[in-house]
Amino acid sequence: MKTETAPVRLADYRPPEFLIDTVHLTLNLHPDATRVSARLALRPNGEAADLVLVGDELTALSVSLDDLPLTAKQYEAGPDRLVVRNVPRRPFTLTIETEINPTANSKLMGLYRSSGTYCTQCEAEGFRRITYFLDRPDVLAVYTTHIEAPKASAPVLLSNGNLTASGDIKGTDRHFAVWHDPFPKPSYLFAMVAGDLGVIRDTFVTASGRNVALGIYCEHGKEARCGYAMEALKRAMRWDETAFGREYDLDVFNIVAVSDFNMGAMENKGLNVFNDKYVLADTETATDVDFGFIEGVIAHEYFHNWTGDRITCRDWFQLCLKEGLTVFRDQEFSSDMRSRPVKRISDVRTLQARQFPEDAGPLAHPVRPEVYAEINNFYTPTVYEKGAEVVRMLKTILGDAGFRAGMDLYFARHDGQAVTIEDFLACFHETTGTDLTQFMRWYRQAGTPQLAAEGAYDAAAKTYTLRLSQTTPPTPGQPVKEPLHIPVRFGLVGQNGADLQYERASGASVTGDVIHLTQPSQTIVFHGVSSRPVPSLLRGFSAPVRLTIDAPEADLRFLLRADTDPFNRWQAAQTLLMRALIDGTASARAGRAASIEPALVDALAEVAGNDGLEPAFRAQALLLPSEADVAREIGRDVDPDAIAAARNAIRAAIAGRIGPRLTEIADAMATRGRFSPDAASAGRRALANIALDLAAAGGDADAVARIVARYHAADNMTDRLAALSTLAAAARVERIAALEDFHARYRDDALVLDKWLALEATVPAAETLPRVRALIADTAFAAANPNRIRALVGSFAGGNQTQFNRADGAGFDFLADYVSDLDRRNPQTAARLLVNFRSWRALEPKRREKAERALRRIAQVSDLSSDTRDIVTRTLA
Ligand code: 0A1
Ligand code: ZN
Repeated sequence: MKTETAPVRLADYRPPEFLIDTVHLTLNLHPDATRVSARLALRPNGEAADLVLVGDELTALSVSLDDLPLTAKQYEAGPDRLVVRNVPRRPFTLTIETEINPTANSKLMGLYRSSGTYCTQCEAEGFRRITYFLDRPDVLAVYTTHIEAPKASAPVLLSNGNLTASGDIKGTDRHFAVWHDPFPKPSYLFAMVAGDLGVIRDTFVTASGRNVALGIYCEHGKEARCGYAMEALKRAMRWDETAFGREYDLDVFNIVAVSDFNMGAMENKGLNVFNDKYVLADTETATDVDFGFIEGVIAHEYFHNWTGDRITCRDWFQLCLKEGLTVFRDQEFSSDMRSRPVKRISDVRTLQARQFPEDAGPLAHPVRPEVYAEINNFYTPTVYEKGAEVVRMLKTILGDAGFRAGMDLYFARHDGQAVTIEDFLACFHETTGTDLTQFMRWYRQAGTPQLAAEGAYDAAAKTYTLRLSQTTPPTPGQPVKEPLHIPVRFGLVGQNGADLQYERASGASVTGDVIHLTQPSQTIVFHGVSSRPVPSLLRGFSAPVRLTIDAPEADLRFLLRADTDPFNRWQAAQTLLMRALIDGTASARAGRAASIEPALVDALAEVAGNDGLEPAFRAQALLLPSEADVAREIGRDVDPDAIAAARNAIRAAIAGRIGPRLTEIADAMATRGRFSPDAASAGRRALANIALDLAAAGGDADAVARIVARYHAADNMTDRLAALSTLAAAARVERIAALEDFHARYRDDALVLDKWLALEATVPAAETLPRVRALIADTAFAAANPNRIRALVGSFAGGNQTQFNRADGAGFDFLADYVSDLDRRNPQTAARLLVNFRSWRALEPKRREKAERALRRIAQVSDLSSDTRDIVTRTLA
């Protein structure tokens, strides 16, 4: 077990002492004794006399230098290191033989087996579990992979690049395949898959006329569920050509869906490996949300071919170079495929739900971290989602053409290289002349900036004065913050809803509809404003900040009805609802009932019923901030029970006032004909389901009966699951029979059962924790599969505010025990579950004390993995 290692620092980066030009890998597959022979063409790149390669749980069988076997005295091999003393000062080859046990690999890093299929996961540091290597992203080599396996159990043999040879191995029951990838790549992009798999095939002709053979591999019998992913892949390939001028570059592009995977998917060159939940979908088993995720993740991994594979990271501190940029690219793709405003709203919801709490807690780190103890723990919402926001701001600041010019230069200049954020920004500086020195702080400074706005209109002078101020709170290791360049997209909305014109602005640079806030505080005066405007600030969420504005409720209701920016219409509703929820929580704690302004409820009903707006948007407007959102906004002395009580009371009040209207709206959304997962139909289903959920919030018997009927009558998973979720999330007794029915219908489909596990785990009732424990003990619960674990334990800890944060501390104790045990088998997944403690300090004192005790118990476990040790240490610090 890899335990505590010294922290790695960006400041200590040194180029590698050796480079590897080519790798010839021979994998002789065997369930528990796979032989790996790696022939590396090495060349000195520094002064070092000794060659040091890293390993992880490896056994070396033999080592040869320039084909001469070395004696045991000439090298030192341990599980995590191979040292060859006094290697030649010229190019040489090193051939290393290792033996590994894929069946015993429960960490799912390196070479492992999922339902019998051999597969690999090498990012970030998995390749060193296959052979000793310079396992770092700035060592780029050309790989040739020779795979040998039994023909019967592994008819399919895949690796990166193009297939160059294959055939039977005479006199045996084995066969082989040779794959060659002409593009130099770091080891983390290596992949190999071997097994008995089904496949669907298609072709794609690139803009320049190149033919690409596409394949999606899956478990036999699931081929029909791969069709949507294949269509999404072709859309993504076309989109990258038009939006970024990027063509695909190999003759083959393969995707393999496996059921045991620690993350979502992996962008290995020419051979993406996916968690099957991001590939497999049909009407019966997938929801509209699933289809959207599949489209997004397929595109994300494909887009990595240029942003990640062709141009990679110099070191792991630069992870956001590929991840933030690729998330930005997949967000843009989905916006173009679906509704841009609705996609933006849902991305911002995700950012606020996942990244904001990270940035406000003990695990806060910059988009580009400067130190890590375990790189696996930096695949975070900050690196991914905030990283994407930073790229989006860059585009806002530079404009569409400036951004594209910088991207074109980046692709042209750095193709085939391993680079840094500085290299990336230099391309935009050079093409546009914009000084990005201050902008670079977005990569270096952790914490969510607070943006405060105050405005005043002077009718006599016809001026509107807007004062904007920014502060960024201290975060671990960063007590003092510098001001950032915050692009604030805005409009001054006049009485008729149109933006008012103004003659000029002073006090800040204003380009088009963007105010560039660069100082701690700036007062911007707009001259020649004909009437009192209502300011609409941070349109489209133009920067990842918390905006506070002392706007009167009437102004916010006005923006909700009239702003031309759909994002800010939604934001106005959220701000008003959040105020009501926070006030309601205070009331609940004081033993008073929570309430909501009837005028707000009527405004919501008006938006929900407005046929001039797209249904998906109307659905978003009706979706109240979650209990976790409210907890995050309250930020200290949090009582989850009070929040839940307030939220339930407010939802019941809404149902009481506009329940029948909501039901009518839902009825009007009914679609005829065959199910289609397209965005417009999905939007109609979303609005209907959210309206019905809200209508049933007060417990009205008819409304609840409608939900039960809808569950049974549903002809697609979206509607069926939505109805079931309404019953479960409100802990209605009707849920029990419905959950049983759901289980019986889908008992043989693991991905659907994950939905059931997640609902069971999120019922806000005292019996849920014992139920979760019982489900874990149940033999049907595959304890080794990360999807099952996340569906049950992850949903409980991350999605059940009142029960995970039970006042008696039993929820915390459960997670502590579970993580301590899982850590011995799958440290990555264990450490990720533990992140659910990240907001423990914001709890009221009694719960806080119980959370701390549970965390300390984990810290005491001996032999914790470096993954879990790192999270527990930082969480307690
Ligand atoms: N690069 C992948 C994410 C990823 C990272 C680590 C993994 O190891 C288990 C797997 C996948 C992406 O951004 O999709
Ligand atoms: Zn990625």
